[in-house]
Amino acid sequence: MKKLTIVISSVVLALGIISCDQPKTENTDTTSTDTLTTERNVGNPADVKTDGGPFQLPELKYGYADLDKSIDAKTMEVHYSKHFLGYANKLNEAVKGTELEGKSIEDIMKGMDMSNSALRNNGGGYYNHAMYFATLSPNGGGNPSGALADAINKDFGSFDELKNQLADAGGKRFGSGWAWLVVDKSGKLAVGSTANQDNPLMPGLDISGTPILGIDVWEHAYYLRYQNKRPDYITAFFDVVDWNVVSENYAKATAQ
Ligand code: MN3
Repeated sequence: MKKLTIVISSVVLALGIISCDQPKTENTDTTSTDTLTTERNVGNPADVKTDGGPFQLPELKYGYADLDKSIDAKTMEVHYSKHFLGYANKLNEAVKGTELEGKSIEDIMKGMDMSNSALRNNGGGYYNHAMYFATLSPNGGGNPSGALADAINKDFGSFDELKNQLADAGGKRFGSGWAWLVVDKSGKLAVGSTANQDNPLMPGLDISGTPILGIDVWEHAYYLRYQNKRPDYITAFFDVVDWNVVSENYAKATAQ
């Protein structure tokens, strides 16, 4: 019996040594970071539907894996199909049977009763994520152009300075929140940040104006790939910003 035990132990030890010798490239562990960066195991954003109500998820113009140069597919999937969907469903619940049911999300934000935490968190979550996903693109990055580029140069001195200020605002936000580029009430561009799911349309915050770009700095937006390195995520975020959409947001905000 003792001999058999020794034989079995030797076999187990030998197998252990062999498996340790396997090259890393043959690792098929489904939790490896490989699966975070491919389309395997991720669903289709078009399949994500709310439980009903006035607020629906805007369609994504890209697949979950398409922003992989900056944000991995799994993060995109969980962010859109779980977090964003959750905010939409809870917002629909919060407005059900109230006078807010027929209002636009922007008007709900501007008239926010900041003591109504269900509406504040989920309405903010809905508005913020609708803007976030709409301003990303696999063909994003590069530089803004046209009237937006002119305004950036006028109000910040340069595009690099705008990026520095956004990275600073997002990096310094303690805990969860957002960094924003807004058009303020005088028509100038300004940068700031808000906590949790607050945004600059809501009354009484440090930054006030019409958002044209928002950077989600909640850990759920970046943790799988970037862990504690939020600044690296913000740097990579700029490579997938669709400045054409931000320009459209700027045109709408300045036309008001
Ligand atoms: Mn988020």
